Amino acid sequence: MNLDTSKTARLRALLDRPTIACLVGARDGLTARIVEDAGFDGVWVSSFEVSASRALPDLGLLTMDECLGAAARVNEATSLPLLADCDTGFGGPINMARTVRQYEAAGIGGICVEDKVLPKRNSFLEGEQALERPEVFAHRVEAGVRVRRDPDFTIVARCEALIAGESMEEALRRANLYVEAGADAILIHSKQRDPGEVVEFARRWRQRTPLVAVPTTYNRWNLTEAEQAGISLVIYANQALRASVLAMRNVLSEIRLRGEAGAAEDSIASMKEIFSLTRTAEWEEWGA
Ligand code: SPV
Ligand code: MG
Repeated sequence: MNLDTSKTARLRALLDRPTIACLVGARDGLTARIVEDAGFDGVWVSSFEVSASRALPDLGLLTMDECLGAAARVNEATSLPLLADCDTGFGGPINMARTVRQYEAAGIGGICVEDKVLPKRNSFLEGEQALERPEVFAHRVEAGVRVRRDPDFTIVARCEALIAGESMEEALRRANLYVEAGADAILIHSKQRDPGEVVEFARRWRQRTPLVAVPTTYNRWNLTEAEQAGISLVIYANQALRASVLAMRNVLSEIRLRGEAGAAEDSIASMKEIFSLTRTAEWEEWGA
């Protein structure tokens, strides 16, 4: 894909291409750069990761401005297109409208909004998940679609019906309503340990609108299987954050135990690597 093409067009192209595409969650610019170097197609700016990086739970605590700030910093660091997680859209239709305008202006490829009530709870938390009424949520999607200036700015509607324990029929009914409201793709979320309900949803999906899946719990489902099931985009939403937490824990406990930093030297990136990731030489050249 030509890097001069706008990020909105590039995100849309990922959804529309015949082969499956794959995004990885990032909370900051450095992570996004590592995602890009690893050869993935785009970045998911995860509300779970952005919240966790501030030691906050994923309970819809961050304002739109805070989420946008995080997305803008990620966007600045990578040439990959971004899909930004905007939770429930930060309110009603007018809040959704402003969200779309602001994210568009920041050069973000697109946003994803979910059919829960504000403040939402992370989909993997035990306990009740309060769904928004589908007509109310559809109205919110419609407002976003109506105000976007760039027709390539992608609006993904995320259906949480299966997460909330509703039936497959209800999930399909909701997703169809969101397509009618103008959604460009449907993220069908599931917390089962196998991909069964996502596969069934995709099998019964009659629209041309692409489907997105987040295989966090059903994580033995590979990209080939997802593509065969009819999924257009897979998101590995939080693996980078979880990898870094474990790595930091292990390294710090080793250093603490041994009383010297050298004990962990082989388990950590070199300073040279960080200089390279942060394009230090390039910046110094500009200042010369
Ligand atoms: C996120 O990464 O913030 C998501 C995906 O919304 S999940 O946590 O799987 O619900
Ligand atoms: Mg989220």
